[in-house]
Amino acid sequence: MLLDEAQVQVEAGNGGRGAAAFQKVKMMLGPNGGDGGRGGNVFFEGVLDINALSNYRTNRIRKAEDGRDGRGQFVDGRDGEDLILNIPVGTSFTNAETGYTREITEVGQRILIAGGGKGGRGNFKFRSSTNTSPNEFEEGTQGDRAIYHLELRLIADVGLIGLPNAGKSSLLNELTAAKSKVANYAFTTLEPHLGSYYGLILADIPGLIEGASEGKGLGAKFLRHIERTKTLFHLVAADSEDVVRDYRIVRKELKAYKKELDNKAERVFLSKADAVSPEVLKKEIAALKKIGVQAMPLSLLEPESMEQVRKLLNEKLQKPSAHTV
Ligand SMILES: Nc1nc2c(ncn2[C@@H]2O[C@H](COP(=O)(O)OP(=O)(O)O)[C@@H](O)[C@H]2O)c(=O)[nH]1
Ligand SMILES: [Mg+2]
Repeated sequence: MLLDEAQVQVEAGNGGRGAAAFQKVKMMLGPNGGDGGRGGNVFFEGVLDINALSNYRTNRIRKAEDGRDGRGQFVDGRDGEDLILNIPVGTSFTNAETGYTREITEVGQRILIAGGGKGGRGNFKFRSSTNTSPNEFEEGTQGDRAIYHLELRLIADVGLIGLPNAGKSSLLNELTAAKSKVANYAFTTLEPHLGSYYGLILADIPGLIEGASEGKGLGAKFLRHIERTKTLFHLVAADSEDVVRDYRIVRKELKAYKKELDNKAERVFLSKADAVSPEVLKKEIAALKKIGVQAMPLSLLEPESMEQVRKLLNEKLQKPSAHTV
Protein backbone atom coordinates (compact mmCIF):
# COMPACT_ATOMS: atom_id res chain seq x y z
CA MET A 1 0.00 0.00 0.00
CA LEU A 2 1.22 3.46 -0.81
CA LEU A 3 2.72 5.14 2.20
CA ASP A 4 2.16 8.85 1.96
CA GLU A 5 3.15 9.93 5.44
CA ALA A 6 6.28 9.15 7.39
CA GLN A 7 8.69 10.42 9.96
CA VAL A 8 12.43 10.28 9.95
CA GLN A 9 15.04 11.18 12.51
CA VAL A 10 18.32 12.43 11.06
CA GLU A 11 21.77 13.15 12.42
CA ALA A 12 24.46 14.88 10.45
CA GLY A 13 28.02 13.73 11.10
CA ASN A 14 30.08 15.28 13.86
CA GLY A 15 33.23 17.18 13.01
CA GLY A 16 36.53 15.42 13.65
CA ARG A 17 38.94 16.56 16.34
CA GLY A 18 42.00 18.60 15.46
CA ALA A 19 45.35 17.05 16.34
CA ALA A 20 48.03 18.32 18.69
CA ALA A 21 51.27 16.95 17.34
CA PHE A 22 54.87 18.05 16.80
CA GLN A 23 57.66 17.42 14.37
CA LYS A 24 59.80 14.66 15.75
CA VAL A 25 62.92 15.82 14.03
CA LYS A 26 65.08 17.58 16.64
CA MET A 27 65.90 20.69 14.69
CA MET A 28 62.30 21.28 13.59
CA LEU A 29 60.11 21.26 16.66
CA GLY A 30 57.13 22.94 15.07
CA PRO A 31 53.48 21.98 15.63
CA ASN A 32 52.06 19.89 12.81
CA GLY A 33 48.64 18.71 14.00
CA GLY A 34 46.11 18.56 11.17
CA ASP A 35 42.47 19.66 11.29
CA GLY A 36 39.52 17.39 11.84
CA GLY A 37 37.26 16.64 8.88
CA ARG A 38 33.79 18.11 8.44
CA GLY A 39 30.87 15.87 9.39
CA GLY A 40 28.67 14.60 6.55
CA ASN A 41 25.51 16.57 5.71
CA VAL A 42 22.09 15.04 5.32
CA PHE A 43 19.99 15.90 2.26
CA PHE A 44 16.59 15.00 0.93
CA GLU A 45 16.58 14.30 -2.79
CA GLY A 46 13.58 13.98 -5.11
CA VAL A 47 13.00 10.67 -6.93
CA LEU A 48 10.21 9.30 -9.10
CA ASP A 49 9.70 6.22 -6.97
CA ILE A 50 6.56 7.09 -5.07
CA ASN A 51 7.19 4.15 -2.76
CA ALA A 52 10.37 5.74 -1.47
CA LEU A 53 8.65 6.82 1.74
CA SER A 54 8.31 3.20 2.76
CA ASN A 55 12.05 3.33 3.45
CA TYR A 56 11.14 5.30 6.54
CA ARG A 57 8.47 2.97 7.78
CA THR A 58 10.54 2.08 10.79
CA ASN A 59 11.72 5.17 12.57
CA ARG A 60 15.38 4.32 12.52
CA ILE A 61 17.88 7.15 12.98
CA ARG A 62 19.60 8.03 9.72
CA LYS A 63 23.11 9.21 10.37
CA ALA A 64 25.70 10.73 8.08
CA GLU A 65 29.35 9.80 8.59
CA ASP A 66 31.45 11.68 11.14
CA GLY A 67 34.51 13.62 10.03
CA ARG A 68 37.80 11.86 10.88
CA ASP A 69 40.19 13.28 13.43
CA GLY A 70 43.22 15.20 12.28
CA ARG A 71 46.64 13.61 12.72
CA GLY A 72 50.25 14.67 12.98
CA GLN A 73 52.40 15.47 9.95
CA PHE A 74 49.76 17.96 8.80
CA VAL A 75 47.34 15.20 7.96
CA ASP A 76 43.80 16.58 8.00
CA GLY A 77 40.97 14.21 8.83
CA ARG A 78 38.78 13.12 5.94
CA ASP A 79 35.33 14.74 5.64
CA GLY A 80 32.40 12.50 6.48
CA GLU A 81 30.30 11.25 3.55
CA ASP A 82 27.04 13.04 2.98
CA LEU A 83 23.86 11.05 3.41
CA ILE A 84 21.25 11.39 0.68
CA LEU A 85 17.72 10.34 1.60
CA ASN A 86 15.42 9.70 -1.34
CA ILE A 87 11.87 10.97 -1.14
CA PRO A 88 9.25 11.06 -3.89
CA VAL A 89 8.70 14.33 -5.75
CA GLY A 90 5.70 16.01 -4.21
CA THR A 91 6.80 15.31 -0.65
CA SER A 92 6.83 18.18 1.78
CA PHE A 93 8.76 17.89 5.00
CA THR A 94 8.52 19.77 8.26
CA ASN A 95 11.05 19.99 11.05
CA ALA A 96 9.13 18.78 14.08
CA GLU A 97 10.89 21.22 16.39
CA THR A 98 11.32 24.41 14.38
CA GLY A 99 8.40 24.09 11.99
CA TYR A 100 10.70 24.77 9.03
CA THR A 101 8.97 23.35 6.02
CA ARG A 102 9.90 22.82 2.37
CA GLU A 103 8.83 20.69 -0.53
CA ILE A 104 10.69 18.66 -3.10
CA THR A 105 9.13 19.30 -6.48
CA GLU A 106 11.71 18.00 -8.94
CA VAL A 107 13.61 14.84 -9.58
CA GLY A 108 17.20 15.30 -8.46
CA GLN A 109 16.42 18.37 -6.37
CA ARG A 110 18.45 18.31 -3.15
CA ILE A 111 17.69 20.16 0.03
CA LEU A 112 20.02 20.24 3.04
CA ILE A 113 18.16 19.10 6.14
CA ALA A 114 20.97 18.64 8.65
CA GLY A 115 24.37 20.29 8.39
CA GLY A 116 27.52 18.40 9.35
CA GLY A 117 29.61 19.60 12.29
CA LYS A 118 32.76 21.62 11.65
CA GLY A 119 36.13 19.95 12.00
CA GLY A 120 38.28 21.22 14.87
CA ARG A 121 41.55 22.97 14.16
CA GLY A 122 44.80 21.19 14.82
CA ASN A 123 47.61 22.82 16.78
CA PHE A 124 49.43 23.95 13.63
CA LYS A 125 46.70 26.59 13.22
CA PHE A 126 47.30 27.89 16.74
CA ARG A 127 50.97 28.79 16.28
CA SER A 128 51.85 32.46 16.64
CA SER A 129 54.89 34.62 17.18
CA THR A 130 54.37 34.42 20.94
CA ASN A 131 53.55 30.72 21.01
CA THR A 132 55.54 28.67 18.53
CA SER A 133 54.70 25.30 20.05
CA PRO A 134 51.03 25.39 21.06
CA ASN A 135 49.35 22.37 22.57
CA GLU A 136 45.96 23.70 21.68
CA PHE A 137 43.53 21.97 19.36
CA GLU A 138 39.78 22.02 18.92
CA GLU A 139 37.12 19.36 19.17
CA GLY A 140 34.84 19.13 16.16
CA THR A 141 31.32 20.49 16.59
CA GLN A 142 28.27 18.29 16.68
CA GLY A 143 26.25 17.75 13.53
CA ASP A 144 22.64 18.96 13.34
CA ARG A 145 19.94 16.63 14.58
CA ALA A 146 16.32 16.81 13.63
CA ILE A 147 13.08 14.95 13.24
CA TYR A 148 11.14 15.50 10.04
CA HIS A 149 7.54 14.74 9.23
CA LEU A 150 7.05 13.82 5.60
CA GLU A 151 3.89 14.05 3.59
CA LEU A 152 3.45 13.07 -0.01
CA ARG A 153 0.94 14.65 -2.29
CA LEU A 154 1.71 13.49 -5.75
CA ILE A 155 2.60 16.07 -8.31
CA ALA A 156 2.64 15.30 -11.95
CA ASP A 157 2.44 17.22 -15.17
CA VAL A 158 0.07 14.72 -16.67
CA GLY A 159 -2.23 12.39 -14.77
CA LEU A 160 -3.64 9.36 -16.60
CA ILE A 161 -7.17 8.69 -15.47
CA GLY A 162 -9.97 6.44 -16.58
CA LEU A 163 -11.84 3.35 -15.49
CA PRO A 164 -9.88 0.17 -14.76
CA ASN A 165 -8.74 -1.61 -17.91
CA ALA A 166 -8.69 1.57 -20.01
CA GLY A 167 -4.99 1.13 -20.75
CA LYS A 168 -3.50 3.72 -18.39
CA SER A 169 -0.64 1.56 -17.13
CA SER A 170 0.17 0.37 -20.63
CA LEU A 171 0.39 3.92 -21.90
CA LEU A 172 2.62 4.98 -19.03
CA ASN A 173 4.94 2.06 -19.66
CA GLU A 174 5.01 2.77 -23.38
CA LEU A 175 5.94 6.42 -22.94
CA THR A 176 8.33 6.12 -20.03
CA ALA A 177 10.65 3.64 -18.38
CA ALA A 178 8.03 2.99 -15.71
CA LYS A 179 6.97 -0.57 -15.01
CA SER A 180 3.39 -0.25 -13.99
CA LYS A 181 1.65 -3.62 -13.88
CA VAL A 182 -0.53 -4.36 -16.89
CA ALA A 183 -3.25 -6.98 -17.16
CA ASN A 184 -6.58 -7.53 -18.73
CA TYR A 185 -8.75 -7.16 -15.65
CA ALA A 186 -9.84 -4.45 -13.32
CA PHE A 187 -7.63 -3.42 -10.39
CA THR A 188 -4.25 -4.66 -11.46
CA THR A 189 -2.70 -1.39 -10.49
CA LEU A 190 -3.03 -0.85 -6.77
CA GLU A 191 -0.91 2.23 -6.49
CA PRO A 192 -0.20 5.27 -8.58
CA HIS A 193 2.95 5.04 -10.64
CA LEU A 194 5.12 7.80 -11.94
CA GLY A 195 7.19 7.88 -15.04
CA SER A 196 9.36 10.51 -16.61
CA TYR A 197 8.90 11.54 -20.22
CA TYR A 198 12.04 13.58 -20.83
CA GLY A 199 11.55 15.23 -17.46
CA LEU A 200 7.80 15.60 -17.70
CA ILE A 201 6.21 13.63 -14.88
CA LEU A 202 3.42 11.29 -15.89
CA ALA A 203 1.26 9.60 -13.27
CA ASP A 204 -0.88 6.51 -13.70
CA ILE A 205 -3.71 7.09 -11.26
CA PRO A 206 -5.63 3.87 -10.73
CA GLY A 207 -8.75 2.90 -8.92
CA LEU A 208 -11.26 5.37 -10.27
CA ILE A 209 -14.58 3.59 -10.24
CA GLU A 210 -18.15 4.52 -9.57
CA GLY A 211 -18.32 5.59 -5.93
CA ALA A 212 -14.61 6.29 -5.57
CA SER A 213 -15.26 9.75 -4.18
CA GLU A 214 -17.35 8.17 -1.42
CA GLY A 215 -14.57 5.84 -0.50
CA LYS A 216 -15.29 2.86 -2.73
CA GLY A 217 -12.28 0.89 -3.83
CA LEU A 218 -8.86 2.46 -3.75
CA GLY A 219 -9.71 5.52 -5.79
CA ALA A 220 -10.60 7.74 -2.87
CA LYS A 221 -7.08 7.55 -1.59
CA PHE A 222 -5.75 8.70 -4.91
CA LEU A 223 -8.23 11.40 -5.79
CA ARG A 224 -6.34 13.86 -3.64
CA HIS A 225 -3.27 13.19 -5.74
CA ILE A 226 -5.09 14.31 -8.85
CA GLU A 227 -5.57 17.71 -7.26
CA ARG A 228 -2.03 18.69 -7.99
CA THR A 229 -1.77 17.21 -11.45
CA LYS A 230 -1.68 19.90 -14.08
CA THR A 231 -3.33 18.15 -16.99
CA LEU A 232 -5.41 15.03 -17.15
CA PHE A 233 -5.33 12.50 -19.95
CA HIS A 234 -8.65 10.77 -19.66
CA LEU A 235 -8.67 7.33 -21.25
CA VAL A 236 -11.98 5.80 -22.28
CA ALA A 237 -11.67 2.27 -23.64
CA ALA A 238 -13.04 2.09 -27.16
CA ASP A 239 -14.04 -1.55 -26.62
CA SER A 240 -16.44 -0.56 -23.87
CA GLU A 241 -20.16 -1.02 -24.34
CA ASP A 242 -20.91 2.58 -23.57
CA VAL A 243 -18.12 5.12 -23.83
CA VAL A 244 -20.33 8.04 -22.81
CA ARG A 245 -21.29 6.27 -19.61
CA ASP A 246 -17.66 5.39 -18.86
CA TYR A 247 -16.62 8.96 -19.45
CA ARG A 248 -19.34 10.30 -17.21
CA ILE A 249 -18.61 7.94 -14.33
CA VAL A 250 -15.07 9.23 -14.05
CA ARG A 251 -16.06 12.88 -14.43
CA LYS A 252 -18.73 12.48 -11.81
CA GLU A 253 -16.25 11.07 -9.33
CA LEU A 254 -13.79 13.88 -9.92
CA LYS A 255 -16.44 16.49 -9.39
CA ALA A 256 -17.92 14.78 -6.36
CA TYR A 257 -14.52 14.67 -4.73
CA LYS A 258 -13.80 18.32 -5.32
CA LYS A 259 -15.51 20.89 -7.48
CA GLU A 260 -12.22 22.35 -8.69
CA LEU A 261 -11.25 19.05 -10.27
CA ASP A 262 -14.02 19.64 -12.73
CA ASN A 263 -12.14 22.63 -14.13
CA LYS A 264 -8.86 20.87 -14.63
CA ALA A 265 -7.59 20.77 -18.19
CA GLU A 266 -8.46 17.42 -19.70
CA ARG A 267 -7.76 15.58 -22.91
CA VAL A 268 -9.92 12.64 -23.80
CA PHE A 269 -8.67 9.60 -25.65
CA LEU A 270 -10.54 6.62 -27.01
CA SER A 271 -7.98 4.05 -26.00
CA LYS A 272 -7.47 0.59 -27.50
CA ALA A 273 -8.85 2.06 -30.71
CA ASP A 274 -7.46 -0.92 -32.62
CA ALA A 275 -9.82 -3.22 -30.74
CA VAL A 276 -12.92 -1.95 -32.52
CA SER A 277 -13.87 -1.42 -36.14
CA PRO A 278 -13.44 2.01 -37.73
CA GLU A 279 -17.24 2.29 -37.88
CA VAL A 280 -17.67 1.72 -34.17
CA LEU A 281 -14.88 4.16 -33.45
CA LYS A 282 -16.58 6.78 -35.57
CA LYS A 283 -19.84 6.29 -33.72
CA GLU A 284 -18.10 6.62 -30.39
CA ILE A 285 -16.37 9.82 -31.39
CA ALA A 286 -19.74 11.20 -32.52
CA ALA A 287 -21.47 10.14 -29.30
CA LEU A 288 -18.84 11.87 -27.21
CA LYS A 289 -18.96 14.93 -29.41
CA LYS A 290 -22.66 15.14 -28.73
CA ILE A 291 -21.96 15.72 -25.07
CA GLY A 292 -19.27 18.27 -25.88
CA VAL A 293 -16.25 15.99 -25.64
CA GLN A 294 -13.56 15.95 -28.28
CA ALA A 295 -12.00 12.49 -28.20
CA MET A 296 -8.83 11.41 -29.95
CA PRO A 297 -8.34 7.74 -30.89
CA LEU A 298 -5.38 6.11 -29.20
CA SER A 299 -3.80 2.75 -29.74
CA LEU A 300 -0.48 1.45 -28.59
CA LEU A 301 -0.43 -0.67 -31.74
CA GLU A 302 -0.79 2.28 -34.09
CA PRO A 303 2.38 4.34 -34.37
CA GLU A 304 0.55 7.40 -35.71
CA SER A 305 -1.69 7.72 -32.69
CA MET A 306 1.28 7.28 -30.38
CA GLU A 307 3.02 10.00 -32.36
CA GLN A 308 0.06 12.29 -31.63
CA VAL A 309 0.35 11.67 -27.92
CA ARG A 310 4.08 12.32 -27.98
CA LYS A 311 3.45 15.54 -29.84
CA LEU A 312 1.09 16.70 -27.12
CA LEU A 313 3.66 15.89 -24.48
CA ASN A 314 6.44 17.57 -26.42
CA GLU A 315 4.40 20.76 -26.47
CA LYS A 316 4.22 20.64 -22.69
CA LEU A 317 7.94 20.05 -22.49
CA GLN A 318 8.58 23.27 -24.33
CA LYS A 319 6.77 25.31 -21.73
CA PRO A 320 9.12 26.55 -19.00
CA SER A 321 8.72 25.72 -15.32
CA ALA A 322 7.24 22.35 -16.12
CA HIS A 323 7.47 21.27 -12.51
CA THR A 324 6.16 24.18 -10.56
CA VAL A 325 2.79 23.48 -9.08
N1 LIG B 1 -5.64 -3.82 -28.17
C1 LIG B 1 -5.13 -3.00 -27.27
N2 LIG B 1 -5.02 -3.38 -25.99
C2 LIG B 1 -4.49 -2.53 -25.09
C3 LIG B 1 -4.02 -1.24 -25.46
N3 LIG B 1 -3.57 -0.62 -24.35
C4 LIG B 1 -3.73 -1.49 -23.33
N4 LIG B 1 -4.29 -2.65 -23.76
C5 LIG B 1 -4.64 -3.84 -22.96
O1 LIG B 1 -5.70 -3.51 -22.08
C6 LIG B 1 -5.58 -4.21 -20.85
C7 LIG B 1 -5.61 -3.26 -19.68
O2 LIG B 1 -4.50 -2.41 -19.72
P1 LIG B 1 -3.91 -1.67 -18.46
O3 LIG B 1 -2.81 -0.78 -18.94
O4 LIG B 1 -3.59 -2.63 -17.37
O5 LIG B 1 -5.17 -0.79 -18.02
P2 LIG B 1 -5.38 0.11 -16.71
O6 LIG B 1 -6.21 -0.71 -15.78
O7 LIG B 1 -6.12 1.33 -17.17
O8 LIG B 1 -4.04 0.45 -16.18
C8 LIG B 1 -4.29 -5.00 -20.96
O9 LIG B 1 -4.60 -6.31 -21.33
C9 LIG B 1 -3.53 -4.30 -22.05
O10 LIG B 1 -2.63 -5.15 -22.73
C10 LIG B 1 -4.13 -0.85 -26.85
O11 LIG B 1 -3.78 0.25 -27.28
N5 LIG B 1 -4.69 -1.78 -27.69
MG1 LIG C 1 -3.37 0.02 -14.37
